[in-house]
Amino acid sequence: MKTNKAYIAMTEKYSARNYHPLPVVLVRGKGVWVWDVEGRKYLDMLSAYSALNQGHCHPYIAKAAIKQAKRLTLTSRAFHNDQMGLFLQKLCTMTGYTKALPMNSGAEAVETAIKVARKWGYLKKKIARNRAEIIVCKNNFHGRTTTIVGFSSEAQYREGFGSFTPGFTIIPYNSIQALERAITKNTVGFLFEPIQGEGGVVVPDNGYLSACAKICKRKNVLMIDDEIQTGLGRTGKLFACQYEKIRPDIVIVGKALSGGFYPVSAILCDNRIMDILHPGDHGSTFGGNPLASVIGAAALEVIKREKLPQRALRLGTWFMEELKKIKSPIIKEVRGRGLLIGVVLKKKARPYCEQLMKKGILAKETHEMVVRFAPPLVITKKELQWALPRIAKVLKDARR
Ligand code: IF1
Repeated sequence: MKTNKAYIAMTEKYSARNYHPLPVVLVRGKGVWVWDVEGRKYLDMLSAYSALNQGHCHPYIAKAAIKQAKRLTLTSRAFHNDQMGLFLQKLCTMTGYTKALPMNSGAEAVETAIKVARKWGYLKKKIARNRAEIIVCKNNFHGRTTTIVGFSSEAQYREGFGSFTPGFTIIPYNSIQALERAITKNTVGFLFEPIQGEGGVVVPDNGYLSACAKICKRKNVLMIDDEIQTGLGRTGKLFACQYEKIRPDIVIVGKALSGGFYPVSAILCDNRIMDILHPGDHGSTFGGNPLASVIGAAALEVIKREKLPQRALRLGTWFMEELKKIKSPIIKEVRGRGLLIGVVLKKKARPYCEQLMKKGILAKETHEMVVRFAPPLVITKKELQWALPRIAKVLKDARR
């Protein structure tokens, strides 16, 4: 049996060094638990950055995936298949939008939203050719394509990858005035995260999103809500934007849309926007394939049947209050919504994540100083109670 170290050496020999993973080699997952190659068991509190809201290898999704994998996996969109319509019907019914365009990765869905917003601007808002502008927020994270990193405020995500796509304006997050001031006659969209995940689990002030919605409506600017990380129950609602009862013009989903089985993403909007696309305007080889569609439909069914948003709200609210009771000189703030929680430290978070790993908890730092806790939404209170004293011990032991 190979050791963790042997697997890591092999991986590092052949792989690009584009990540700095914790030194653990996972081999099996079930629910909230994962095991490494040496048999150690861990509580997964990252959920693959919220792609595993349903937990590892959810049996209902696995069964559906295996059955479809033996039947028909891919047709391309050159032909119809019997599963895509069923999946998109379920997705639209659950989310209250009339149209969905299925893609694969989150970044691809963000790129799709950018293209749809621009084309809508040219056709409906009569913006001058190639002058469309989209407003984004500082500390955003929307993916890793060249266009998307071009409007990132994180130097490392941009360094060495220029030149970038024009037509993006960066404004401070959580500032209504900044949005008002940045809108021009060429603005077609405002692309935002309802909670900034990679930005350090930053929750905007109450009223921020509804004020932005009012400004966008008044100025005929599309509100484009990136719910790839915050969506599908993670923050205690189906979408995080529902904390302010707004209905964005375009919603982008991914990650848990497949329950971690397969890259499945989509944009959601109504006919008045989606109908600007005509055959041949946009597409992808795997987008909407029958296997992805069956997995997506099963993943949505689990969210509904197991009431995952309600679980996240109940357990996340309790868990956050328990985390706030931890007395530690290095904890600056505990923030988040539902089961998307960030513990902001006064020191770099990585060493604490390494200590947590030694106690059987896998968590990941974000924005250097924040330990993100985002377990699968199927977690039980008992499992959270198992984790709490271990988290407290690591965060209290401020000798590090
Ligand atoms: C990495 C974190 C980073 C996302 C939001 C779009 C995408 C993501 C709000 C793109 C993806 C992942 C990507 C992964 C680490 C993780 C991440 F925020 F979740 F922690 F990087 F910021 N919108 N987030 O969170 O979706 O193309 O990856 O399917 O790139 O390191 P994708």
